Amino acid sequence: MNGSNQVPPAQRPRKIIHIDMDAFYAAVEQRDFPELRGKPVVVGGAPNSRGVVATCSYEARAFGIRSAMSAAKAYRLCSKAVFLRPRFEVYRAVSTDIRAIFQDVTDQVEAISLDEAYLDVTASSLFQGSATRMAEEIKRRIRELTHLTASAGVSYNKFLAKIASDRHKPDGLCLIPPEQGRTVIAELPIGAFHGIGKATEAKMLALGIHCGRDLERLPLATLTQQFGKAGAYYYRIARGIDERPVIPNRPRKSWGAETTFPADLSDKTEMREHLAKLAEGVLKKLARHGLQASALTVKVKYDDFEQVTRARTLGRPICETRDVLPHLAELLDRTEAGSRKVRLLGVSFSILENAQRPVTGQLDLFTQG
Ligand code: TTP
Ligand code: MG
Repeated sequence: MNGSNQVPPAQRPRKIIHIDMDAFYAAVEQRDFPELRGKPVVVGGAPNSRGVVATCSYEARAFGIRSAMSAAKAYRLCSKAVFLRPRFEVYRAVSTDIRAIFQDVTDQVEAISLDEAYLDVTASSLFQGSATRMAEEIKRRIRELTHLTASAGVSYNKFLAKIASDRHKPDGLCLIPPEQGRTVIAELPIGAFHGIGKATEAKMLALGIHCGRDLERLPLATLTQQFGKAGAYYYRIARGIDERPVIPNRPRKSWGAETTFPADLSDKTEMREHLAKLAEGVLKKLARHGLQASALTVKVKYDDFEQVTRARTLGRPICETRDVLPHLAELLDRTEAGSRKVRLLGVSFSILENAQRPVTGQLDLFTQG
């Protein structure tokens, strides 16, 4: 691959990118409701409920509000904050979009949550193999497609890549090269170690371990004696060693969408239109992921909540909505929709195996600009 590199692949440091969206749910709300921009926004439970804060905008963080805090406490800290219920379907849609961007860079993607993923780009030759430039490009594409910002961390293992993505939030990009790894860890407060929760932090502080440097001083035997199996992990992490691989998520076998209607439907033409719209949305997503559909399922939930599905295998890969319209109508006809009222309709497509996006398609993205 890279002829000037003298180090055999097995010993060459890996290149790991960690991407994490900034104030994810809150940022989506501020994007969709411009009047919320610049304001403290709290997404989660209602302030007068027993609910908790899922997340909050950076403006709300200035008041000390944090994830997992009770909504009531958040209200006490900032009564003028805007409290919103989460809109998961919107966050999921953004998540699908950013994952498509990751897949354009590499298939070595491990999504950790809706807003966070690790990418192993060691084998990628994009930008002459510069992981930092790949991270810049991912951030740029996320902003362009979703109008949201992400922070990126680049390093030689997952632990440090995650530390790096946190360093310059929001909209940050931080590289921790191999020669700096140990210093960064030495200075890291023990509470900032991912994988060290509140209880372990308290125990470490009681043992006089305040930062990575203190941790590094302890022999392996002491650490395993105090922390069991985790002790060996801490021992290695303190030395900048984290060999956990990026484990690509298993490809999804099917993709779908569904809608519950505000009022039950009885008109079949209207149902067909809804199915077509749902199918179009899913097919667009499949196209973005370079996937092709091999089978189609229609789901109908009647007004009494009874639910049926009808499926058919397609003779050939289908990409266009108009190609599936007759199938949607036929599958709908095989239900009692119309004679019974319908409260929910859904469409899903099974994915044709081995229908990968061609490699040139991946590179196109990066040769445009
Ligand atoms: P995070 O990435 O931890 O937080 P964030 O994106 O809101 O803020 P930042 O990364 O800039 O610090 O979590 C991602 C989303 O997951 C978050 O927007 C809401 C949700 N979440 C919860 O619902 N409960 C929680 O306790 C946490 C930490 C997150
Ligand atoms: Mg985040």
